[in-house]
Amino acid sequence: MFPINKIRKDFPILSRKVHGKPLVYLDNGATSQTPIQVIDVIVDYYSNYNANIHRGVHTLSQEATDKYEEARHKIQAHFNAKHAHEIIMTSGTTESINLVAHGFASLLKEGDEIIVSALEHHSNIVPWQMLCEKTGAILKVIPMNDAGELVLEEFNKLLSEKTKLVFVNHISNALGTINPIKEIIKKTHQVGAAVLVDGAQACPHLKPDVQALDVDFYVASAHKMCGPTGVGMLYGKEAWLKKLPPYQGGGEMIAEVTFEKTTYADLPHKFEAGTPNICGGIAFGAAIDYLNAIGLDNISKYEHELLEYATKKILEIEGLKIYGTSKNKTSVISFNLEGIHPYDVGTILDKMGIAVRTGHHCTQPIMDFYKIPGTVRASFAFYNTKEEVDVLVEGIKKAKMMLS
Ligand code: C6P
Repeated sequence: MFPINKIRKDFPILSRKVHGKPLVYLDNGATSQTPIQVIDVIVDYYSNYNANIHRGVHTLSQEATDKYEEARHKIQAHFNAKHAHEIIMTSGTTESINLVAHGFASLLKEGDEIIVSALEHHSNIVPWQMLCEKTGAILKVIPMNDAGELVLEEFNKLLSEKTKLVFVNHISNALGTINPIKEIIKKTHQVGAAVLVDGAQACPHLKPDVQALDVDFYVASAHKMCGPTGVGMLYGKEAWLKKLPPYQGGGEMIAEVTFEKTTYADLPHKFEAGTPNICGGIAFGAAIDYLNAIGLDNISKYEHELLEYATKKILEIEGLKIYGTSKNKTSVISFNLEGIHPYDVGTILDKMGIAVRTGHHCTQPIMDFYKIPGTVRASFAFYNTKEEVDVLVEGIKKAKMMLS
Protein backbone atom coordinates (compact mmCIF):
# COMPACT_ATOMS: atom_id res chain seq x y z
CA MET A 1 0.00 0.00 0.00
CA PHE A 2 1.26 3.44 -0.94
CA PRO A 3 1.76 5.36 2.37
CA ILE A 4 -0.20 8.41 1.24
CA ASN A 5 -1.24 9.61 4.72
CA LYS A 6 2.33 9.51 5.98
CA ILE A 7 3.59 11.25 2.83
CA ARG A 8 1.06 14.09 3.06
CA LYS A 9 2.30 14.88 6.57
CA ASP A 10 5.73 15.65 5.06
CA PHE A 11 4.27 18.65 3.18
CA PRO A 12 3.35 21.50 5.56
CA ILE A 13 1.68 23.52 2.78
CA LEU A 14 -0.92 20.81 2.16
CA SER A 15 -2.66 21.66 5.44
CA ARG A 16 -3.25 25.32 4.60
CA LYS A 17 -6.51 26.82 3.43
CA VAL A 18 -7.18 28.98 0.37
CA HIS A 19 -10.30 31.18 0.38
CA GLY A 20 -11.36 29.30 3.52
CA LYS A 21 -11.22 25.89 1.79
CA PRO A 22 -8.58 23.16 2.19
CA LEU A 23 -5.93 23.60 -0.48
CA VAL A 24 -6.17 21.08 -3.35
CA TYR A 25 -2.89 21.60 -5.13
CA LEU A 26 -3.07 20.30 -8.70
CA ASP A 27 -0.49 22.55 -10.35
CA ASN A 28 2.45 20.20 -9.88
CA GLY A 29 3.49 20.53 -13.52
CA ALA A 30 4.31 24.19 -12.83
CA THR A 31 6.12 23.48 -9.58
CA SER A 32 5.98 20.75 -6.99
CA GLN A 33 5.59 21.29 -3.25
CA THR A 34 8.48 20.94 -0.82
CA PRO A 35 8.66 18.29 1.92
CA ILE A 36 9.84 19.18 5.42
CA GLN A 37 12.96 17.06 4.88
CA VAL A 38 14.07 19.50 2.15
CA ILE A 39 12.90 22.61 4.03
CA ASP A 40 14.99 21.45 7.03
CA VAL A 41 18.09 21.21 4.84
CA ILE A 42 17.55 24.81 3.65
CA VAL A 43 17.11 26.08 7.23
CA ASP A 44 20.17 24.10 8.37
CA TYR A 45 22.31 25.60 5.59
CA TYR A 46 21.49 29.22 6.44
CA SER A 47 21.54 28.55 10.19
CA ASN A 48 24.83 26.66 10.36
CA TYR A 49 27.19 26.71 7.38
CA ASN A 50 26.27 29.47 4.92
CA ALA A 51 29.52 30.28 3.05
CA ASN A 52 30.88 30.56 -0.46
CA ILE A 53 32.22 27.34 -1.97
CA HIS A 54 35.45 26.24 -3.68
CA ARG A 55 37.14 29.41 -2.39
CA GLY A 56 37.84 29.54 1.32
CA VAL A 57 40.09 27.47 3.55
CA HIS A 58 37.85 28.20 6.52
CA THR A 59 35.63 25.52 8.05
CA LEU A 60 32.28 26.91 6.91
CA SER A 61 33.43 27.17 3.29
CA GLN A 62 34.77 23.63 3.37
CA GLU A 63 31.57 22.28 4.89
CA ALA A 64 29.46 24.06 2.26
CA THR A 65 31.76 22.86 -0.54
CA ASP A 66 31.58 19.24 0.68
CA LYS A 67 27.78 19.31 0.87
CA TYR A 68 27.47 20.95 -2.56
CA GLU A 69 29.75 18.40 -4.20
CA GLU A 70 27.95 15.63 -2.33
CA ALA A 71 24.73 16.88 -3.96
CA ARG A 72 26.40 16.70 -7.39
CA HIS A 73 27.29 13.07 -6.66
CA LYS A 74 23.70 12.33 -5.61
CA ILE A 75 22.48 13.78 -8.92
CA GLN A 76 25.11 11.76 -10.80
CA ALA A 77 23.99 8.55 -9.08
CA HIS A 78 20.30 9.33 -9.60
CA PHE A 79 20.71 9.81 -13.35
CA ASN A 80 23.39 7.12 -13.58
CA ALA A 81 25.90 9.45 -15.24
CA LYS A 82 29.34 7.91 -15.69
CA HIS A 83 31.19 10.85 -14.10
CA ALA A 84 30.23 13.50 -11.53
CA HIS A 85 31.85 16.14 -13.77
CA GLU A 86 29.22 15.38 -16.43
CA ILE A 87 26.67 17.04 -14.11
CA ILE A 88 26.61 20.83 -14.53
CA MET A 89 24.65 22.72 -11.90
CA THR A 90 22.46 25.41 -13.47
CA SER A 91 19.55 27.61 -12.47
CA GLY A 92 17.10 25.18 -14.10
CA THR A 93 15.98 23.54 -17.32
CA THR A 94 15.80 26.83 -19.21
CA GLU A 95 19.38 27.78 -18.42
CA SER A 96 20.60 24.24 -19.16
CA ILE A 97 19.07 24.40 -22.65
CA ASN A 98 20.45 27.89 -23.29
CA LEU A 99 23.90 26.73 -22.21
CA VAL A 100 23.89 23.97 -24.84
CA ALA A 101 22.39 26.24 -27.52
CA HIS A 102 25.07 28.85 -26.84
CA GLY A 103 27.78 26.21 -27.14
CA PHE A 104 26.52 24.87 -30.45
CA ALA A 105 26.67 28.32 -32.05
CA SER A 106 30.37 27.71 -32.69
CA LEU A 107 29.82 24.17 -34.03
CA LEU A 108 27.03 24.74 -36.58
CA LYS A 109 27.21 26.22 -40.05
CA GLU A 110 24.70 27.53 -42.58
CA GLY A 111 22.45 24.80 -43.95
CA ASP A 112 22.87 22.44 -40.98
CA GLU A 113 19.55 21.18 -39.69
CA ILE A 114 18.21 20.92 -36.18
CA ILE A 115 14.98 19.17 -35.28
CA VAL A 116 12.55 19.96 -32.46
CA SER A 117 9.22 18.34 -31.71
CA ALA A 118 5.77 19.88 -31.96
CA LEU A 119 5.28 19.11 -28.27
CA GLU A 120 8.02 21.36 -26.93
CA HIS A 121 7.82 23.96 -24.19
CA HIS A 122 8.87 27.43 -25.41
CA SER A 123 12.17 27.01 -23.57
CA ASN A 124 12.99 24.13 -25.91
CA ILE A 125 12.00 26.11 -29.03
CA VAL A 126 13.15 29.71 -28.64
CA PRO A 127 16.85 29.05 -27.83
CA TRP A 128 17.10 26.90 -30.98
CA GLN A 129 15.43 29.58 -33.10
CA MET A 130 17.98 32.05 -31.75
CA LEU A 131 20.72 29.55 -32.59
CA CYS A 132 19.38 29.25 -36.14
CA GLU A 133 19.38 33.04 -36.52
CA LYS A 134 22.99 33.17 -35.40
CA THR A 135 24.30 30.28 -37.51
CA GLY A 136 22.03 30.00 -40.55
CA ALA A 137 20.99 26.50 -39.45
CA ILE A 138 17.45 25.37 -40.33
CA LEU A 139 14.81 24.36 -37.77
CA LYS A 140 12.58 21.37 -38.64
CA VAL A 141 9.62 20.13 -36.59
CA ILE A 142 8.45 16.57 -35.81
CA PRO A 143 4.65 16.83 -36.17
CA MET A 144 2.07 15.57 -33.66
CA ASN A 145 -1.27 13.78 -34.06
CA ASP A 146 -4.68 14.43 -32.46
CA ALA A 147 -3.84 12.25 -29.46
CA GLY A 148 -0.86 14.49 -28.75
CA GLU A 149 1.75 11.94 -29.84
CA LEU A 150 4.75 12.52 -32.08
CA VAL A 151 4.48 11.08 -35.59
CA LEU A 152 7.66 9.03 -35.78
CA GLU A 153 7.32 8.15 -39.48
CA GLU A 154 7.61 11.88 -40.19
CA PHE A 155 10.61 12.12 -37.88
CA ASN A 156 12.35 9.40 -39.90
CA LYS A 157 11.80 11.46 -43.05
CA LEU A 158 13.30 14.60 -41.43
CA LEU A 159 16.53 12.87 -40.43
CA SER A 160 19.46 13.17 -42.84
CA GLU A 161 23.20 13.71 -42.90
CA LYS A 162 22.39 17.44 -42.56
CA THR A 163 20.84 16.83 -39.11
CA LYS A 164 23.17 17.96 -36.34
CA LEU A 165 20.89 18.09 -33.29
CA VAL A 166 17.50 16.82 -32.14
CA PHE A 167 15.57 18.27 -29.18
CA VAL A 168 12.64 16.55 -27.61
CA ASN A 169 10.98 16.53 -24.24
CA HIS A 170 10.72 13.30 -22.30
CA ILE A 171 7.19 14.18 -21.20
CA SER A 172 4.99 16.98 -22.57
CA ASN A 173 4.07 19.54 -19.91
CA ALA A 174 0.83 20.55 -21.63
CA LEU A 175 -0.54 17.08 -22.45
CA GLY A 176 1.41 14.56 -20.35
CA THR A 177 2.48 12.44 -23.35
CA ILE A 178 5.53 10.28 -22.64
CA ASN A 179 7.67 10.44 -25.77
CA PRO A 180 9.57 7.41 -27.14
CA ILE A 181 12.94 9.02 -26.48
CA LYS A 182 14.95 5.81 -26.61
CA GLU A 183 13.86 5.23 -30.19
CA ILE A 184 14.40 8.89 -31.10
CA ILE A 185 17.93 8.82 -29.64
CA LYS A 186 18.80 5.59 -31.49
CA LYS A 187 17.53 6.90 -34.84
CA THR A 188 19.29 10.26 -34.38
CA HIS A 189 22.61 8.60 -33.62
CA GLN A 190 22.33 6.61 -36.85
CA VAL A 191 22.80 9.88 -38.77
CA GLY A 192 25.58 11.03 -36.42
CA ALA A 193 23.63 13.81 -34.70
CA ALA A 194 23.27 14.59 -30.98
CA VAL A 195 20.10 14.56 -28.85
CA LEU A 196 19.06 16.83 -26.00
CA VAL A 197 16.17 15.54 -23.90
CA ASP A 198 14.19 18.03 -21.81
CA GLY A 199 13.37 16.03 -18.69
CA ALA A 200 11.68 18.86 -16.75
CA GLN A 201 8.34 17.03 -16.61
CA ALA A 202 9.70 13.49 -16.52
CA CYS A 203 11.94 13.65 -13.46
CA PRO A 204 9.13 14.06 -10.92
CA HIS A 205 7.61 10.80 -12.21
CA LEU A 206 10.40 8.48 -13.35
CA LYS A 207 14.12 7.88 -13.04
CA PRO A 208 16.01 8.37 -16.30
CA ASP A 209 19.20 6.36 -16.82
CA VAL A 210 21.30 8.54 -19.09
CA GLN A 211 23.78 5.77 -19.93
CA ALA A 212 21.06 3.25 -20.81
CA LEU A 213 19.35 5.91 -22.92
CA ASP A 214 22.69 6.83 -24.50
CA VAL A 215 21.44 10.43 -24.51
CA ASP A 216 23.92 13.24 -25.24
CA PHE A 217 22.31 15.91 -23.03
CA TYR A 218 19.55 15.60 -20.42
CA VAL A 219 18.17 18.59 -18.48
CA ALA A 220 15.89 19.04 -15.46
CA SER A 221 14.75 21.52 -12.77
CA ALA A 222 14.83 20.81 -9.03
CA HIS A 223 11.63 22.72 -8.32
CA LYS A 224 9.53 20.15 -10.19
CA MET A 225 11.14 17.37 -8.12
CA CYS A 226 10.29 18.55 -4.59
CA GLY A 227 13.39 20.75 -4.52
CA PRO A 228 13.72 24.55 -4.46
CA THR A 229 13.38 26.99 -7.37
CA GLY A 230 16.41 28.49 -9.09
CA VAL A 231 18.46 25.31 -9.42
CA GLY A 232 18.65 22.52 -11.95
CA MET A 233 21.02 20.33 -13.86
CA LEU A 234 22.51 19.63 -17.24
CA TYR A 235 23.88 16.19 -17.90
CA GLY A 236 26.22 16.10 -20.88
CA LYS A 237 28.40 13.30 -22.17
CA GLU A 238 31.98 14.13 -21.26
CA ALA A 239 33.09 14.31 -24.90
CA TRP A 240 30.37 16.86 -25.74
CA LEU A 241 31.02 19.01 -22.68
CA LYS A 242 34.71 19.11 -23.54
CA LYS A 243 33.87 20.19 -27.08
CA LEU A 244 31.46 23.01 -26.12
CA PRO A 245 32.91 26.44 -25.23
CA PRO A 246 32.10 28.01 -21.82
CA TYR A 247 28.67 29.61 -21.45
CA GLN A 248 29.52 32.56 -19.19
CA GLY A 249 32.83 34.10 -18.19
CA GLY A 250 33.69 34.93 -14.60
CA GLY A 251 35.06 33.60 -11.35
CA GLU A 252 35.33 29.84 -10.73
CA MET A 253 35.33 28.85 -14.42
CA ILE A 254 38.98 29.76 -15.07
CA ALA A 255 42.31 28.00 -14.70
CA GLU A 256 44.45 31.12 -15.17
CA VAL A 257 43.69 34.73 -16.09
CA THR A 258 46.05 37.33 -17.52
CA PHE A 259 45.12 40.33 -19.66
CA GLU A 260 46.63 38.53 -22.64
CA LYS A 261 44.88 35.17 -22.27
CA THR A 262 42.57 33.14 -20.03
CA THR A 263 42.52 29.38 -19.76
CA TYR A 264 39.44 27.59 -18.53
CA ALA A 265 38.86 25.27 -15.59
CA ASP A 266 38.17 21.57 -16.09
CA LEU A 267 34.67 20.14 -16.10
CA PRO A 268 32.28 20.82 -14.49
CA HIS A 269 33.60 24.23 -13.35
CA LYS A 270 34.17 25.45 -16.92
CA PHE A 271 30.37 25.90 -17.13
CA GLU A 272 29.79 27.19 -13.60
CA ALA A 273 30.83 30.85 -13.54
CA GLY A 274 30.15 32.90 -10.42
CA THR A 275 28.70 31.97 -7.05
CA PRO A 276 26.08 29.29 -7.66
CA ASN A 277 22.83 28.65 -5.82
CA ILE A 278 24.70 26.80 -3.09
CA CYS A 279 21.79 26.18 -0.75
CA GLY A 280 19.57 25.26 -3.71
CA GLY A 281 22.09 22.71 -4.97
CA ILE A 282 22.37 21.07 -1.55
CA ALA A 283 18.57 21.03 -1.21
CA PHE A 284 18.30 19.52 -4.72
CA GLY A 285 20.36 16.60 -3.40
CA ALA A 286 18.01 16.29 -0.41
CA ALA A 287 14.97 16.28 -2.74
CA ILE A 288 16.51 13.42 -4.71
CA ASP A 289 17.06 11.51 -1.46
CA TYR A 290 13.42 12.14 -0.58
CA LEU A 291 12.06 10.88 -3.91
CA ASN A 292 14.31 7.82 -3.81
CA ALA A 293 13.23 6.94 -0.28
CA ILE A 294 9.66 6.62 -1.59
CA GLY A 295 10.83 5.10 -4.88
CA LEU A 296 10.10 6.49 -8.34
CA ASP A 297 8.50 3.19 -9.35
CA ASN A 298 6.06 3.41 -6.43
CA ILE A 299 5.40 7.06 -7.26
CA SER A 300 4.61 6.43 -10.91
CA LYS A 301 2.39 3.44 -10.11
CA TYR A 302 0.36 5.47 -7.59
CA GLU A 303 0.13 8.46 -9.93
CA HIS A 304 -1.05 6.23 -12.74
CA GLU A 305 -3.91 5.00 -10.54
CA LEU A 306 -4.81 8.63 -9.81
CA LEU A 307 -4.69 9.46 -13.53
CA GLU A 308 -7.01 6.57 -14.45
CA TYR A 309 -9.43 7.45 -11.68
CA ALA A 310 -9.44 11.14 -12.56
CA THR A 311 -9.76 10.57 -16.32
CA LYS A 312 -12.80 8.34 -15.87
CA LYS A 313 -14.55 10.76 -13.50
CA ILE A 314 -13.74 13.89 -15.47
CA LEU A 315 -14.95 12.36 -18.74
CA GLU A 316 -18.38 11.85 -17.14
CA ILE A 317 -18.84 15.65 -17.28
CA GLU A 318 -20.83 16.49 -20.39
CA GLY A 319 -19.21 18.96 -22.79
CA LEU A 320 -15.71 18.36 -21.40
CA LYS A 321 -12.90 17.50 -23.79
CA ILE A 322 -9.51 16.17 -22.77
CA TYR A 323 -6.47 17.18 -24.84
CA GLY A 324 -3.68 14.60 -24.82
CA THR A 325 -5.11 11.10 -24.98
CA SER A 326 -2.02 8.99 -25.58
CA LYS A 327 -2.02 5.63 -23.80
CA ASN A 328 1.49 6.46 -22.78
CA LYS A 329 0.97 9.47 -20.57
CA THR A 330 1.70 10.72 -17.10
CA SER A 331 -0.62 12.21 -14.47
CA VAL A 332 -1.69 15.34 -16.37
CA ILE A 333 -5.20 16.15 -17.55
CA SER A 334 -5.56 19.11 -19.89
CA PHE A 335 -9.16 19.91 -20.69
CA ASN A 336 -11.75 22.48 -21.75
CA LEU A 337 -15.45 22.90 -21.15
CA GLU A 338 -17.33 23.58 -24.34
CA GLY A 339 -17.88 27.29 -24.94
CA ILE A 340 -16.13 28.34 -21.71
CA HIS A 341 -12.74 30.07 -21.48
CA PRO A 342 -10.18 28.07 -19.46
CA TYR A 343 -9.20 31.17 -17.48
CA ASP A 344 -12.77 31.48 -16.13
CA VAL A 345 -12.80 27.84 -15.03
CA GLY A 346 -9.43 28.27 -13.28
CA THR A 347 -10.61 31.40 -11.47
CA ILE A 348 -13.71 29.68 -10.10
CA LEU A 349 -11.71 26.59 -9.08
CA ASP A 350 -9.31 28.85 -7.18
CA LYS A 351 -12.22 30.24 -5.17
CA MET A 352 -12.82 26.64 -4.05
CA GLY A 353 -9.21 26.21 -2.97
CA ILE A 354 -8.28 24.20 -6.09
CA ALA A 355 -5.01 25.23 -7.80
CA VAL A 356 -4.78 24.36 -11.51
CA ARG A 357 -2.95 26.05 -14.35
CA THR A 358 -4.81 27.72 -17.19
CA GLY A 359 -3.57 29.11 -20.49
CA HIS A 360 -1.16 27.93 -23.17
CA HIS A 361 1.32 26.42 -20.67
CA CYS A 362 4.25 27.94 -22.63
CA THR A 363 3.35 25.65 -25.53
CA GLN A 364 1.58 27.93 -28.01
CA PRO A 365 2.26 25.63 -31.01
CA ILE A 366 0.28 22.83 -29.28
CA MET A 367 -2.64 25.20 -28.67
CA ASP A 368 -2.45 26.34 -32.32
CA PHE A 369 -2.57 22.69 -33.41
CA TYR A 370 -5.85 22.19 -31.51
CA LYS A 371 -7.05 25.71 -32.50
CA ILE A 372 -7.76 26.65 -28.87
CA PRO A 373 -6.55 29.60 -26.75
CA GLY A 374 -5.48 27.32 -23.93
CA THR A 375 -6.63 24.61 -21.55
CA VAL A 376 -7.24 23.99 -17.87
CA ARG A 377 -4.45 21.70 -16.69
CA ALA A 378 -4.71 19.54 -13.58
CA SER A 379 -1.34 17.93 -12.92
CA PHE A 380 -1.21 15.37 -10.12
CA ALA A 381 1.66 14.42 -7.82
CA PHE A 382 2.20 11.45 -5.54
CA TYR A 383 0.89 13.45 -2.56
CA ASN A 384 -2.52 13.99 -4.18
CA THR A 385 -5.48 11.76 -3.35
CA LYS A 386 -8.62 10.36 -4.97
CA GLU A 387 -10.61 12.54 -2.56
CA GLU A 388 -8.92 15.57 -4.09
CA VAL A 389 -9.85 14.29 -7.55
CA ASP A 390 -13.47 14.17 -6.33
CA VAL A 391 -13.21 17.78 -5.11
CA LEU A 392 -11.85 18.79 -8.52
CA VAL A 393 -14.66 17.02 -10.38
CA GLU A 394 -17.32 18.68 -8.20
CA GLY A 395 -15.54 22.01 -8.72
CA ILE A 396 -15.59 21.64 -12.50
CA LYS A 397 -19.31 20.80 -12.41
CA LYS A 398 -20.00 23.89 -10.33
CA ALA A 399 -17.88 26.08 -12.63
CA LYS A 400 -19.78 24.71 -15.63
CA MET A 401 -23.11 25.53 -14.01
CA MET A 402 -22.02 29.06 -13.12
CA LEU A 403 -20.51 29.83 -16.53
CA SER A 404 -23.04 28.19 -18.88
N1 C6P B 1 6.99 24.17 -17.29
C1 C6P B 1 4.68 24.35 -16.59
O1 C6P B 1 3.77 24.86 -15.93
P1 C6P B 1 12.10 26.02 -15.84
O2 C6P B 1 11.15 27.16 -15.81
O3 C6P B 1 13.42 26.40 -16.45
O4 C6P B 1 12.23 25.32 -14.52
O5 C6P B 1 11.44 24.91 -16.80
C2 C6P B 1 11.06 25.22 -18.10
C3 C6P B 1 10.39 24.04 -18.71
C4 C6P B 1 11.04 23.36 -19.74
N2 C6P B 1 10.51 22.26 -20.30
C5 C6P B 1 9.34 21.76 -19.89
C6 C6P B 1 8.82 20.51 -20.52
C7 C6P B 1 8.62 22.40 -18.87
O6 C6P B 1 7.46 21.90 -18.48
C8 C6P B 1 9.14 23.59 -18.28
C9 C6P B 1 8.37 24.34 -17.24
C10 C6P B 1 6.11 24.75 -16.30
O7 C6P B 1 4.46 23.51 -17.45
C11 C6P B 1 6.25 26.23 -16.17
S1 C6P B 1 6.05 27.08 -17.68
